[in-house]
Amino acid sequence: MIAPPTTVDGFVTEFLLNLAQDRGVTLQDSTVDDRYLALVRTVRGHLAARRLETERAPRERKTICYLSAEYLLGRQLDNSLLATGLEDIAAEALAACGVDLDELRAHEIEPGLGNGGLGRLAACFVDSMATLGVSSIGYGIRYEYGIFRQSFENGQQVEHPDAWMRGGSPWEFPRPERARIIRFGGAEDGWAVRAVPYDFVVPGYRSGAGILRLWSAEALEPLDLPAFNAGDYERAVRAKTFAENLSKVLYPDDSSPQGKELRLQQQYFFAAASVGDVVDDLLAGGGTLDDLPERAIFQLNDTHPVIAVPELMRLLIDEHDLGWDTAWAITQRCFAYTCHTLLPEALEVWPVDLLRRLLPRHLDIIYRINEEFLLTVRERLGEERVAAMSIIAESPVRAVRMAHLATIAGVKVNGVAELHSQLLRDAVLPDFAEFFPQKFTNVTNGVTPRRFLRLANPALSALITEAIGDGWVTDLERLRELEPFAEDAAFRDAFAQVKAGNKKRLNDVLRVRDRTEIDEEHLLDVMVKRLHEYKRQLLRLLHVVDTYEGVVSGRVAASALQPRAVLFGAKAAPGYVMAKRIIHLINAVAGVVNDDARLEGRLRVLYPANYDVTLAERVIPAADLSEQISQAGKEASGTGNMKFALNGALTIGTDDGANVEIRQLVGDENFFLFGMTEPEVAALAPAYRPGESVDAGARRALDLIASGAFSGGDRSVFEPIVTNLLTEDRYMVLADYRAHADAQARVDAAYADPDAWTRAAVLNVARCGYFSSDRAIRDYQERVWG
Ligand code: 9GP
Repeated sequence: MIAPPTTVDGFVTEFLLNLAQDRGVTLQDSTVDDRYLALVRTVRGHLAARRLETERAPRERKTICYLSAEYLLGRQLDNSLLATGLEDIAAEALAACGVDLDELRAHEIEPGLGNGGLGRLAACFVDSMATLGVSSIGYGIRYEYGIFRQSFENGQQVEHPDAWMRGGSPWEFPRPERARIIRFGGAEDGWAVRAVPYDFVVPGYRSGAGILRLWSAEALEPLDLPAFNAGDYERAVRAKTFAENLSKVLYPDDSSPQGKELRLQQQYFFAAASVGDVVDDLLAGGGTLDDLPERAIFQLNDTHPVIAVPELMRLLIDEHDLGWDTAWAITQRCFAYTCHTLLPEALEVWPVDLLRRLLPRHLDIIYRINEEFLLTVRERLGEERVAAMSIIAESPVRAVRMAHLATIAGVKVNGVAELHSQLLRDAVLPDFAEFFPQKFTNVTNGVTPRRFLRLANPALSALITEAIGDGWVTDLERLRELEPFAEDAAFRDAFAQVKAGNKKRLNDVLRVRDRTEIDEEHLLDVMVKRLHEYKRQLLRLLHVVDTYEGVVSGRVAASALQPRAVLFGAKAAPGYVMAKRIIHLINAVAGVVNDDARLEGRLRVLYPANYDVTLAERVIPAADLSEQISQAGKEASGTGNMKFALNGALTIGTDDGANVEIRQLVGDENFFLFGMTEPEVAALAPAYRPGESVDAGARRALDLIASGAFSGGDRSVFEPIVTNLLTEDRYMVLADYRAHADAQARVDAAYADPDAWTRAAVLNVARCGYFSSDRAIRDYQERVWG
């Protein structure tokens, strides 16, 4: 394969050829859609060449098979141009054709095949593995509809299907020749679907490539012809509809699994297809099953793909005639498990009845794995530990604990930040940590510097490169070399100008997308992440309301406020009623606060709908302040926190997740720490009575909300939020209120000295190189994959 030419003329030729051959139009007659698709086709040719080159190069023996139900990819065009080094050539070539590259960029629909941090992490990891030249393949589901599109009607969230493939899915390569049959049910009531893979090439930065293989479900027979001929059109396509439902839509829930049958079907569908794919590849390449652990490791991204464990056992025993012990010896060396949560309710548990119906053979295998495991538990730790460590929970219904299965089968189990890994050992899986002490390890998350600094923040990237060269793009620790520049007044000035410019770039988007804008002089205070009570958007909002109340009641002069724009971005799981109420309240507060002239425009609340990766890439570089205010011990890591710090926002945060490591690296003086620590939370929990000693500021905010001030006088609308805080307050918003408000006051004081603020922002950038996903992947290589 000869790589396509990488000259401007060559690019023009390819582009025009693709327009003609692929779209059947000339440049003059083409639509934006035609031009976008022809451009993708042109760039994709380079990706394919890169992929083939990578495949031909001598390979490491072991391939990392990343199993993840989610990949929150974001737009592909810019990243592909950057990775292939075609940025300038493409821009020149298109300009020569009179085509506006920005218009084509804006035309791209991002594949939102993930809910939030977990899916975005998977996308960062495949990027880093490709860039580092790690032999790797990501496996997942090609959802026809990704995470829902959010709009607001009367301030309330409305969900719309995300038809990301409506213009086709031009980046992928269908691989029908690798399709596999996936069977469900037992001998008598069995049914099957076809899993068809579609490959996305994941280009490494300037070299290397990986594959992201996403499985799509199809019926074995697309049409029941006799039924059709008999005029029963519904029955004629029933099997097709049923099969396609499997990969139809991403479950829009993070942190609280739904326990729905279709979800388990999805999980088995992609896990079985992926495991089968890897085993077939091994055998086709002349390997034997004994070689499997040396040639592949399946990294389980949370519990979603854990059904792959009994599936590999089934494959080895039933289809390849290995004995149980041999199969188990192989299987136990082929998996590693990453846990991404601390919320007990987020650890998946599947009812035995459901498994018996859907995957009876797998249930038998799980029982036997459990039986043998519990024998050793009895022997070493005694009978009294058996119930807690069993894979099978007995109540409220008999169910399979997927985290236990993953821990027993995995060579390693890791958490995603130091604090999380420690709590995983001490609080979530303590018996297992005692039983398998050598299995537990930590790999702190990271984010790709290509997308979240180099592409998202071109001006800062240029400034950094001017100062220290461009080595940081693949070696982010080199940002350390920026530290001396924090003392350089001219550099600080340039840095502040970059931030100001990024606020303008954000406004360019907000004006079109949301018909709103921020005041570029305001401190931009940002809280973007999924809407969940543990993340505590309410804590931020109560302080906004308290500030507002201060001005309208006359206690505080508007002129005394540090002008701020508080920007929220968050989707709530459609069935999460309280989260949706909180969204409503944020919008209601925004409506009132933004319209009240008494504030003299010094406090604004913005809530652009449908926060996604594309918007994140504009918001993060513009932010001054990053809100990371979860209850300590609840956020496993966070990755937004890393992106903000790398882009020069200062963090206001609790000692939670990766905040702890960010603060240690950037220094206490460059971070606004507040709130209870995890041990303090644990100590307070049993006796916590939120309504008994409410801080005066929080009380004013709650009273104002309860009065109907944000609901046209109707006191009932937000009453459940107020009552919940005063009586339950599961995540201790009220207990941390004063500490948070005081920290916000420290933020105001610090921002009043812009130069000192900028110095701290530069130091945040310089000291956060650790949070590259390249480093995280190296840690996996060292600590997990061997
Ligand atoms: O909630 C965690 C988040 O803290 C973490 O950064 C992310 C990636 O590790 O995973 C999230 N977990 C989930 O979405 C579900 O376990």
